[in-house]
Amino acid sequence: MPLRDYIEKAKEVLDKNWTGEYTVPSVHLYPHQWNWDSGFIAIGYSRYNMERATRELLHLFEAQWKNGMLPQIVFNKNALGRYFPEPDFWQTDLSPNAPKNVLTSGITMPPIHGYAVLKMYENAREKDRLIPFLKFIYPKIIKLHEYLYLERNPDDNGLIYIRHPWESGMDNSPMWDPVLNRIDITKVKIPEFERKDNKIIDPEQRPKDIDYKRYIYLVDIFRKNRYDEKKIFEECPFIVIDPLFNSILCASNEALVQIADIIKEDYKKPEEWFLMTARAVRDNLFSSEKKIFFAYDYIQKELIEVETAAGFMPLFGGIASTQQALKLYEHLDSLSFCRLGEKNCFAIPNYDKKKKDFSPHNYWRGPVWININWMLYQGLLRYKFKQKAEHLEITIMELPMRFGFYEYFDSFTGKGYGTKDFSWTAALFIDLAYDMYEKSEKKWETRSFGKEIILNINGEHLPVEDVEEIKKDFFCLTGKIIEKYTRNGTVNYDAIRLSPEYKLLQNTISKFANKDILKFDSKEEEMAFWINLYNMMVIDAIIRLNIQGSVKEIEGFFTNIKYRINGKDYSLDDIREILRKFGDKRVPFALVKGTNSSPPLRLFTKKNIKSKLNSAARDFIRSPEVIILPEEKKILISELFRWNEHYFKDKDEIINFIKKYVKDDTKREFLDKEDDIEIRYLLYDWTLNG
Ligand code: 9WN
Repeated sequence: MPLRDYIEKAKEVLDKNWTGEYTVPSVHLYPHQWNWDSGFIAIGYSRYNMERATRELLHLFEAQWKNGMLPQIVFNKNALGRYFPEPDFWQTDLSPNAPKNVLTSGITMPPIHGYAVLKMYENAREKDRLIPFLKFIYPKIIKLHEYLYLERNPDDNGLIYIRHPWESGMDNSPMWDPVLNRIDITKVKIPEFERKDNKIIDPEQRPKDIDYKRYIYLVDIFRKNRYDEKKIFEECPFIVIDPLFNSILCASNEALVQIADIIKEDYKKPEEWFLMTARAVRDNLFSSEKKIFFAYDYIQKELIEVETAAGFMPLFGGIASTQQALKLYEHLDSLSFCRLGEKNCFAIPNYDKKKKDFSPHNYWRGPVWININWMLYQGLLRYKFKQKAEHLEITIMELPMRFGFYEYFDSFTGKGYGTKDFSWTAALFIDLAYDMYEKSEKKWETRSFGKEIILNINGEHLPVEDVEEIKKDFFCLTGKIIEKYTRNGTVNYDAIRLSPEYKLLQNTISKFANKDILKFDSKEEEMAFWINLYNMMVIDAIIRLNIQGSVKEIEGFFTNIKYRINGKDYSLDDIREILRKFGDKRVPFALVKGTNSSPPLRLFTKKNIKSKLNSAARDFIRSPEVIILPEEKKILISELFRWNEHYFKDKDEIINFIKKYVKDDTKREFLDKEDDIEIRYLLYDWTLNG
């Protein structure tokens, strides 16, 4: 499995950053434990080392404050002096709530932990063994959320505020500019301080000094008020409702409901929290005109109309209504962020690319971040935007494979920036790579019928008046089924089963069984017919044989299940043979096998066949089934190419074919010029696309 080498590299990053108790985000730049980083890291670990995953979160929660706040940083006493600001600056011992024997900062971060714990449970092979951990951690996460709903919920409507840009996790996001700019650094007193970060990383890639002055000014307010939330609320000029923070909170509330169910706790609280925050975000932060969620400036009492990736996060939180989700999608899939098939664009940059102050390399002001894209990927899957989700999936995998496990990446070239060997980049890569790997390795229990099954056997007895009419019906019903019951590559088999169109289609296909009944008026019509018939036969067989997990459940799915057409019996493999005679390399990408690795269903007609074959091939080449790694001189491709050796006899044929559909300049140039490209095969995911 070609991904294995990269999984090993990612694990090496985490090993290097593992301290024995928890994982630092990066040894050089961030030598302590960070709050939301640990959530993402635990998700990665849970794929292969559950012990580390649990220890990661247990260590973090040991630092929980008495009032429930979970600090942004838990400091390593043995690594002090390399980061700023550290405990001497925070002086959290001024607060009666700070823990006694642990050194922490005095702010929090997006509460990803409930969500992370549920993911850990889902990934656990021995689920029962995780129950004691769930029971131990659940009340602690509840306590954290309680703190947010009690102390950070000024209008009691579930909109939780943050009081420092570091609490958003997107420190110098342009979203915070209007609020921070109101702090006139010439007029306020800012304590002396010395930054460490910009001595380690190119200052061009980090926040500016003026940003730090404001960050520090805010911390000074906190410590002067001894971390008393009420007093801070009165004095702090940065009180902001962040769509990212609130979306993550919703995702965690939702996860807590499920965890409560698993450990038989009452789930009312997290359920109410979820509903309250989701509704408030939906009703207050969405701009229908701008097609995005905005942050809210609580002091000015106005939306901060700055478009960043945070504005799409209600997809992750399950907050967006269907209408809102469609609008978000339009915006996300536009030139402002990254359009499907757009040239040279890597996933979703953190800020609208069209803005004048967009920067492809400065921290949260433009680059691509893996955790943000990973959450957007989950959100797009949730709202069934499969193709776009897959695009993000490839990017999340491809960026570190090509450029290294960096902190963030150039939104145009993919170059890595910030610190290298960054933990959450490695952890979330592992998460996706395992997902791919496990799905393709999955074994299905098989059923065998021991003989041929002819799905349209009763056809010969049906009277046929006008063959042209039946053909027309066939194309029309196929089109309707695709249009009504499939979306973005997923098929609603249950809805098809009950639909009138399916009944009519079965009836129509039965009529084709009669001897020598079908004639085609052109090559195009014949091709379109067989492709559609293949795809409809897969659906028909899945429904009739009640296939739940994968077509692999049925022994001989491609050879023993048949349609009688013109008096002869054809299996799916026989239809592939018929199609071979047309010698068109794009055909394999038009045939849907009822699997996750299959392209989306399309209707082929004699008129549209050329363009539809093109889009089928293009979409496949741009899906996670083809990963091009110029820097590694490698391409990883679907086994589908291997199964179609008659179309793709050698490496050159494969490369020339792929090249036609690649948009990215670097990749095309690589395929064009490099003579020594290594081809490796990705295993096929046979899971049902239902
Ligand atoms: C301040 C650790 C953290 C991330 C944040 C990221 C960056 C810290 C910094 O690094 O912030 O918290 O010093 O810049 O912005 O999201 O958690 O990886």
